[in-house]
Amino acid sequence: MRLLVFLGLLWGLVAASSGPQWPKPVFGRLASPGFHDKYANNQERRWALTAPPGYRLRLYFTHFQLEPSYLCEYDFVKLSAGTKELATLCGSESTDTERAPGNDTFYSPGSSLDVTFRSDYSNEKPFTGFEAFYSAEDIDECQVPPGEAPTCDHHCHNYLGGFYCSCRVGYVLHRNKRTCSEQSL
Ligand SMILES: [Ca+2]
Ligand SMILES: [Ca+2]
Repeated sequence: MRLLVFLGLLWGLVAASSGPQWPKPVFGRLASPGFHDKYANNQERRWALTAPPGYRLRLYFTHFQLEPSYLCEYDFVKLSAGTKELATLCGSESTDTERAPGNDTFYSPGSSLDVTFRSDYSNEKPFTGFEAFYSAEDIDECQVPPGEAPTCDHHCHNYLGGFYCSCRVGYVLHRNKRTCSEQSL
């Protein structure tokens, strides 16, 4: 019995050292300063989140109560990727001119996501701020929005951290790894 346990441990060690190198798990929690208490004035926090190549970031809010203001110009949580602005959030419920996250889930277009929290110099009453959770998840490159060109000419195969294309019988994959051309004899 002991021998079995020993062999099991040994096998575990061998498997751990020679197995595939998974990217480290990427996940975490973000919150306004002092959460669950009200947040202070004149605060600015920025989180630069990054996922491994081939992964994107998924983020959702479990609590959200910021000062509401026209176009969220007073206090806000802003989600962006590089120069691309994804969402500017404030208040606690969406209106015609302001967006609160509600039950929405947000995704980064690529492997990075910037989250900025800002509060201005005043609040008419206390607001409890926000709490959000994020994690990295594989980008399914084979799923393209309707109307966009498919990723692969023929067959698309998604895997964790990447994808590859293959062709129907009689065709070969072009050097660009996406296009299929008829096999010449
Ligand atoms: Ca404020
Ligand atoms: Ca993938």
